[in-house]
Amino acid sequence: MRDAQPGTVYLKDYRQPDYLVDSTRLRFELEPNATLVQSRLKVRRNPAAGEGLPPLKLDGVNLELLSVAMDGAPLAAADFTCHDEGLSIPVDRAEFTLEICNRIDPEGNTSLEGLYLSNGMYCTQCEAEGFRKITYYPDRPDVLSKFTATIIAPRDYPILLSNGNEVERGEIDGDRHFVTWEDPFAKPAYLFALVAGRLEKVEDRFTTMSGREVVLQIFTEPKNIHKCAHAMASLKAAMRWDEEVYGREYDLDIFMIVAVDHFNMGAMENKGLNIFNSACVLASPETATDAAFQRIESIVAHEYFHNWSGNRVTCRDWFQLSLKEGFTVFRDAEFSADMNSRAVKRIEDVSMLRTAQFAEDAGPMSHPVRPDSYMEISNFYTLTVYEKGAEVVRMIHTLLGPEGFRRGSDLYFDRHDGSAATCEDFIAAMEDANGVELQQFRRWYSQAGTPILEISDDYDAKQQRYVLTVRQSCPPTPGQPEKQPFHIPLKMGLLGADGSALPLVAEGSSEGEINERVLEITEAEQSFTFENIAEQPLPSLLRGFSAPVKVRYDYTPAQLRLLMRADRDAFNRWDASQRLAFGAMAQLQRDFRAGIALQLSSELVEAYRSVLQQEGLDPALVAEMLTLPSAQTLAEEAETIDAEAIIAARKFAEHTLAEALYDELLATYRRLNHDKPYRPVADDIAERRLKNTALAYLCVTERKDALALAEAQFVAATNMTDSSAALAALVNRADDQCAEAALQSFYERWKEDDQVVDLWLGLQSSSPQRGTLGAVRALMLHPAFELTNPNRVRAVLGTFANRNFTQFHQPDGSGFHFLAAQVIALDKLNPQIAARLVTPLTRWKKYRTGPREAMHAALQSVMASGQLSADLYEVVSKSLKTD
Ligand code: 7MF
Ligand code: ZN
Repeated sequence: MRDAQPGTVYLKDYRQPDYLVDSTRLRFELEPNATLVQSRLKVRRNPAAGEGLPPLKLDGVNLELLSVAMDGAPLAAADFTCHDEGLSIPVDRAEFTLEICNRIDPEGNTSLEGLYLSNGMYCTQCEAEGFRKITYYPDRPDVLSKFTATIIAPRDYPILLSNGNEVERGEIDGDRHFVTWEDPFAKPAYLFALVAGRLEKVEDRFTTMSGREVVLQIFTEPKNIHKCAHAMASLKAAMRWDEEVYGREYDLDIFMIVAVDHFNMGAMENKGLNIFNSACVLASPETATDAAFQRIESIVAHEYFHNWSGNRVTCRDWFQLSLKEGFTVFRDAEFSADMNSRAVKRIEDVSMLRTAQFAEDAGPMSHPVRPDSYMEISNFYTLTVYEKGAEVVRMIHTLLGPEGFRRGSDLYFDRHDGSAATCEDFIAAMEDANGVELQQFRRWYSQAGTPILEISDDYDAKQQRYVLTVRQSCPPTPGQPEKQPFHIPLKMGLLGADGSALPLVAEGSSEGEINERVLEITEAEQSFTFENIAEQPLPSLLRGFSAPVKVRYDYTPAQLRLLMRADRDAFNRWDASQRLAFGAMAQLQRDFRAGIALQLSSELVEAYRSVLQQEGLDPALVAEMLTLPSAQTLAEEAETIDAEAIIAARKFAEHTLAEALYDELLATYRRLNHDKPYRPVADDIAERRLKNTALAYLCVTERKDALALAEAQFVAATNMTDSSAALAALVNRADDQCAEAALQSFYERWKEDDQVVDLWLGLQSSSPQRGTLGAVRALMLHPAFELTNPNRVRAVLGTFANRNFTQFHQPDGSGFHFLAAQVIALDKLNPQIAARLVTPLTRWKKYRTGPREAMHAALQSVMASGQLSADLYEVVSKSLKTD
């Protein structure tokens, strides 16, 4: 908590560090309420930072300072200044050793930043600015130092871990022991980690491409040790993939992963000692869904990939966060695409981007991929930095091709190995390795907002000439009223009336016959001419979502059905299904407001029927094509959000489709409801996905037969995917008693398993049935619920506010006020989680009158509740601003 309004940090104010830290020696004596931390830093004036000897500034928050000594001489309190955010120490020599001793309270630390306790296990989270909650230090990513850490603990904490290699262990007095770890790679403090507890491990080995043997270990609480196999297999696959695709091998002799129950985020890439949220590493077929298996595979890979994109080459300052995060998300997405279905992975990522990142880009916290200011950096671990940042890297990949991109990444890693780099360095390496110029492309890093492409076309049958005209624009965002044109790769092709790919010849081109091109859009308005086009073509635009933009083109329903059936780009086949559904839902929303009886477009019904009947399609793709755009997606696309109309339209469309396609859905369900032994592999996941999509539709009808299928599946299921899908179908649709009994038996069976209990909580919070808010309030009183456990908070409150559009948007505003009250309570315990949870309320300006005022009032009640954390203050104050 703070005393005054938090200040703003600007990118333009970046200065090199005044002092460098060549080595950092840490010594911890672990005690729940009084852990002693001693540090010994070899400090040196940074020759590049200028003349003279300015005072040494160290960051420190919530620390009890015990002593400071310079070159062995203790400093008196009058020799330096100590304030809320750190120390300032006068300096009279260019090189010195600084020794600091301080005390911290891990047990009292509910922020889960710095050193804290989770189920009796000590662990750390230092990114971005958590190390300053451990000891006084220049806590900034451009200060790289070689760390040695000694951990002293009672013997009932047998496992003591830190970064790098174990170099010494031994006993201290009768009942304590110690282990010393040395990390040979210089790193910033945010990559430091410490773990101590009563843990078990599974161990494996990996031989790198140069023949070195690496020990792989995963540590968990004993009760979870049987849930590590999938993470271990994923780790080995990721290590091999990074060698094959990027030529990067692992650099230490040991790689450790630890699973922790109380964790603010998914995981953390600390050098040689990744720390994971239990939910992102532990899985068994009986307890984890297919989605969880896939999430674990990609997060294990993500954290592993950071060893190069983040650790060997780190960030100069936190404005460069996307340098490591955008690049690493791109790397993990490509890895997952190679391990599973590429098209399905792309569809999942793009759906999320379009729904949540586009909404962020249009909201009060909108910022560029490289932000230029922040109050609290934790608030900038956003979908824009991660997901849009990954799209920006993907566009470079598209523009340069795989070989060109690899030349660029090789140069980037070679040039910047062992140092702290910028987004500019990344682009420069891509340019230099390929002899290209990406000047205009850089605007993707500095301009916020989602560009819009308005596309029109003209076919001249006599000349056999086709002209595509593209106009780009980008809406204003906070602090950026006007935008310059972006450099946009637009991948496209043309279809003939029978769905065949038409050959593309660009005006004046000497290339041979091709049927797909990447058009490079650089102007506000630009035309592209294609010659020798034998018939009126149908354009397939932005294939594979080649840029994070919105494409406006007036397709007719018949054209969309042709694309759905025949486009060679699987992503665009899905995208056509979404456009078709979107048009139908927009019509329903308008009719609802006009008081006209709702009627669903028969084009949509027949398109869905064709998809169900077409043979040889990937079942996962079929499932995606049969899934209507979510309420959240419809809300993002709307000029003004009319929650009531969206809910009514979606409910009506779902019911109509379920009734009209009942027989086809039932046939699909029956065909796929075989009992193969469970394997979390792409083909089987695809079949379960389609089967459970069909089941959910069937249950929408609330017919007895359909609900009986769900009940039977619930009873018979031997894996969590099928069991939870059946339970969800019952909870979302069935009468109270039947659902209640299933929920009870499920809880009794799984109450000892934290991951399943989270799933159980989330299922109930997401039910669109009336009375869910009451159920959510009751869940918060359930013995399984803890406000200090972010996974529980996300399962109950996060799910309710973000995934239960129907009940969260109750017209009386009860959902909004409920959320505001929880945010206020959480802010006192865990500001990062509070600031994230408040997000749905920050979009109040986009809502129709009624909900708008209710949301605004809820947000104001947060602001008026007293002293807010810097995290929550930044989000709430920026969202309340009316310009
Ligand atoms: C996959 O990025 C994609 C994103 C920071 C914490 C993990 O490795 C990380 C950490 C946040 C939000 C999302 C992710 C992470 C963090 C994440 C994890 C896996 N450096 Br905050
Ligand atoms: Zn990351």
